[in-house]
Amino acid sequence: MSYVVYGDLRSGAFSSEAALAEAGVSYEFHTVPLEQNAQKAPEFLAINPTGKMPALKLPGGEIMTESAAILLTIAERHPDAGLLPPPASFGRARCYRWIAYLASEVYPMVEISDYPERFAPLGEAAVALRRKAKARIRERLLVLEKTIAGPWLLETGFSAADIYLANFSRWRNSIGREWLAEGHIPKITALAEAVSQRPLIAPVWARHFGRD
Ligand SMILES: N[C@@H](CCC(=O)N[C@@H](CS)C(=O)NCC(=O)O)C(=O)O
Repeated sequence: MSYVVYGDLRSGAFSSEAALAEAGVSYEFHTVPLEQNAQKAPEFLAINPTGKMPALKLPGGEIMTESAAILLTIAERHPDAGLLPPPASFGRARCYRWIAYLASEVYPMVEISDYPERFAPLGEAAVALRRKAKARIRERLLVLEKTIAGPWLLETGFSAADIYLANFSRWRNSIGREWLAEGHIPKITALAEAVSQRPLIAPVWARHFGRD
């Protein structure tokens, strides 16, 4: 049995899929349409009770969830792919640091930006909350912008953290299209472009984000 990624195009499932592609392992992609709210359907809740994507079925049939944990699991199972700096190195520690930062400081703000009505009454309150969430996402991306060594996040080279960050950078509606067009995060934009051009990831990127 090969891996199975559960998710939708343009979603956080990109990072799981891109990591598998970079590792050169076979996998299937099982589409869970966000537009139809299929992540909340009983069939998907049986796979991930949090009702969120991605989920990953491992070749042994076990289910993994949480995008950061999925990335680290793939990296650890396929060490030759070089998705993480060497064990116990400071590069590895920094990689963990920024993956954890994206998962804990940025991803939850994306949910607030995308679904403010889950956190505030519909109407003005939800609109104001969405505005605040977008501002927090930008502020937190700017922290990363300042730390990027270039072309990759870590000075040790390409890692799973680049895949993860590139995924976030594509969520223009969550971040704010106008702000992105103003060019505040040129290093992150260049990093995402570099991720999109990695030979094993390029076809995955094209399926998820096309020429966007
Ligand atoms: N903590 C989760 C968050 C995943 C998440 O929020 N995924 C989004 C798609 S990018 C989702 O499933 N949203 C649908 C929803 O919240 O109903 C992770 O890191 O995997």
